Amino acid sequence: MSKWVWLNGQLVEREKAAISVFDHGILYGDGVFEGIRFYDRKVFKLDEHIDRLFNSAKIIMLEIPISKDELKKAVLLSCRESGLANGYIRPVVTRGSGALGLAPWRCSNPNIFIIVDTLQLYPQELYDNGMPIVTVATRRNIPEALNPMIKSLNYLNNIMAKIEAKNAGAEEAIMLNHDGYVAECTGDNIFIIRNGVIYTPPVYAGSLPGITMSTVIELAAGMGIKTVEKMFTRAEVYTSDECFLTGTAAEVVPVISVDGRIIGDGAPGVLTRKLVDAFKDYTRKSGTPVE
Ligand code: PXG
Repeated sequence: MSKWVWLNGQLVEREKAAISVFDHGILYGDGVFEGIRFYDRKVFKLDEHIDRLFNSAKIIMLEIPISKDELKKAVLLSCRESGLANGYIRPVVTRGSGALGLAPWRCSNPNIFIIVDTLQLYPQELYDNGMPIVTVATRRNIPEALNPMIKSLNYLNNIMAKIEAKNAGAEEAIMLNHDGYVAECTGDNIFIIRNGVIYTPPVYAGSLPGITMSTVIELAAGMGIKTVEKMFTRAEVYTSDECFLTGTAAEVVPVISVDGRIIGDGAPGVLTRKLVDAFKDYTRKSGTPVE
């Protein structure tokens, strides 16, 4: 883990990095965040993550008081000072301290902080042999209430789904949207493969536009594999040839069973394995150097 947290323009020792209990990020989950990885001292898809952070902030009318370039520099500085070669970066922007009551205009300056740490989301065994997942009863937020494309500090929808998954003995859960179509998992996008074609739900199904998802779609195209964004049901997942999840934290994870139905022959699929390898290769080659 890094010794430092970047907080409002300064590197502060992690034990001393603190914000007020009156911050609306804490009181109401009023804020936005990103999760970014760096590999071999290169930050993966930095521009895309900073753009998404600013878009999330724009939707909730939170004006980030520094520029994209300043934030990128702060991310790179935080990585450099961590001394780590590989890790996970968590930039967070909160509404700031304010009076009680929802009103965001009664808050002073937004707080911005960046945490750098290592992160292995799942045991290696699940990457090698594939992960069993389940569908949970908790539906993904409907876009008309809280749009899932906002990466906000309100993750309770996903956290409740994650608890349900754990209670059912699984590490990850499929979340359906309000109409019963597959939306995504609690922290990852979902893909199925049938007859050599990849399918993933469109963002309007109720998912976060994943940066790992876009990367995997591009890598697949480079390998001559077509990806189609379309709505699908659980039944289509059960009968798919292959299934996998993508996310910055999770990376690319093969799925071997869903709600007790074995996917394919119960081992990570051939195309999934190729995509896992292509993704690994690409993460080592691309990215913004830390210095
Ligand atoms: N859907 C949701 C709901 C997410 O939170 C993704 C998809 C994948 O998006 P990216 O751009 O990362 O490919 C995410 C992001 C965690 C954790 O600790 C997971 C995410 C972000 C931060 C933390 O599990 N996933």
